[in-house]
Amino acid sequence: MPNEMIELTKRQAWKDLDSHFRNIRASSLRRLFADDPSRGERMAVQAEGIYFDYSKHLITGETIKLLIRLADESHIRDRIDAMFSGEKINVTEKRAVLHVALRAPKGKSIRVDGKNVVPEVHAVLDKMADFANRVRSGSWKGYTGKPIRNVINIGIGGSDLGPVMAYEALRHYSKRDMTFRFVSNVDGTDFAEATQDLSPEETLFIISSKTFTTLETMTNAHTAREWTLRSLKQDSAVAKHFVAVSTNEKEVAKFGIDTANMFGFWDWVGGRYSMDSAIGLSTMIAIGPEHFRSMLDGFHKMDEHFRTAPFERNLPVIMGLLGIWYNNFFGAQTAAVLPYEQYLKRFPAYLQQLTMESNGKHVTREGKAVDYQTGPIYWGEPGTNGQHSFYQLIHQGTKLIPCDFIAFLKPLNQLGRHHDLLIANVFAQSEALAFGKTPEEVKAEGTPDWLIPHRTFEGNRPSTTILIESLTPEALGKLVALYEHSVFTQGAIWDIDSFDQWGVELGKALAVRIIPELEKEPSAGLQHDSSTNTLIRKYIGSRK
Ligand code: G6Q
Repeated sequence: MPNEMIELTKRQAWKDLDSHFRNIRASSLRRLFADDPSRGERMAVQAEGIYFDYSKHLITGETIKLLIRLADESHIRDRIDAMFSGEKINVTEKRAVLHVALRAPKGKSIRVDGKNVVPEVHAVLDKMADFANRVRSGSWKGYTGKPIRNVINIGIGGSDLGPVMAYEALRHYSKRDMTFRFVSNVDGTDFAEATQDLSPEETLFIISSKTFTTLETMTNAHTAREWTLRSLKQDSAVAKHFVAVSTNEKEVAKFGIDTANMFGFWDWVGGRYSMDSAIGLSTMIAIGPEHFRSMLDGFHKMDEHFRTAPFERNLPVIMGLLGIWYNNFFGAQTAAVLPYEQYLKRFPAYLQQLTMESNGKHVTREGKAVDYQTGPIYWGEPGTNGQHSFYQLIHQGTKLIPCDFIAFLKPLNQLGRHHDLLIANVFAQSEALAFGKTPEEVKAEGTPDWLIPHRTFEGNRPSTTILIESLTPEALGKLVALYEHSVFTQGAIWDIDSFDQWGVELGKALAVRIIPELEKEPSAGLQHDSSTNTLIRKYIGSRK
């Protein structure tokens, strides 16, 4: 941590941004575009196959200059180098943060405590590839000799959201004669529905848990074992129908999974940064090792871009800085992610964890309360569906919501006019949000006076448009890494630990006290508050 780090709101660039904000607020996107006819081409970056148009933001060239100065004054370059060189930048857990090592090519060297971790990463990838090929080809047989047709990933949080998102995103490339499902919730319905039409003889469970102690995952894993053994009878069937992805060999063995069928990762991989580790085993079985490696290649290309590109052309840095601009100066409370691509339907949910678990923090790395806003609320839905529901508020509500529109030039399913219509919609939305419709324009359409205010759109609502050639595994890797590093940039500016999750740990501990009170009649009186005591009694009473 550089010693000379000045508190965020005392940095000169912050103060300059604060006064600059007052000028910008008085401006409008209509005026900014009219004053600079080449704005739409100038305020865009093409890098790593991504066209990133940020011209429809409430900014000028000066804003970008000041934001980059803020990045410099926040020592972002040093922070990036610290992450890539394996320094323990997760200060509260005293851990390195090296998801970038998961996609480093063979031959690179990244050291943690003096040891190069890249060879271990590739050893696990090779083991995964061998296993994935055996399952895909049918040479891995279930206990009764039948090939595996169904794969169920059991995990939660970082051990679920990445695998689900990646499977859905890359479904086009998946093995269509196999079924992939994901069970995460401790609500028994999740397991029941995922398995009700499957045969245990043909089903493989991947128990994905970094710690192998998470309540939800272990409960579902035990239920899966009972479900399997109810049909297959013999304990030895477990070895053929269960594999584990974990860092905890002892617990995996205790569960009865052969540790030869355990795929490891390391404490320097955070849960929400783990979809490209062995946690991605279900993805690899679905799309095959080659596609998986090309996804890793995409991640790595974005890593290198982030590490080396000057900030004014650095996609994650620009994206992160624009987020700071709205969050901290305009007071925006949320950010919307709107992929115009059905395969990315779980991408907003995935990003919610990545962004909000990483940057939802209230103290600096040194433990001091922040006096500025940190991470915004992320949310979204794929277009065009969102247009017929919540876009109303984005267009005409009282809240400023910066949007990321994500679209692909070439569709994976070419069906008549569908893609032209889809893309026309995404372009029309960002245009309408930016420029709105004036009362004069509404009147000129023949609207009666009383209706004009209702049909007027203020405009000035900012968005980024991200255009990518097509949704390939490599493109997905780049897109995810773009957001990962944008989150990093923001966390570094806010001076928070983006890599711990004490709020999640609390959730893991809380229920433990109540479980025994529900399962057996509490001998002593309940010791909670009067609301919680009553709720518990009601639940117990309902069973009598
Ligand atoms: C992610 C969090 C959290 C975690 C889950 C599952 O960054 O740490 O979402 O991934 O709680 O944990 P396990 O993988 O240990 O079961």
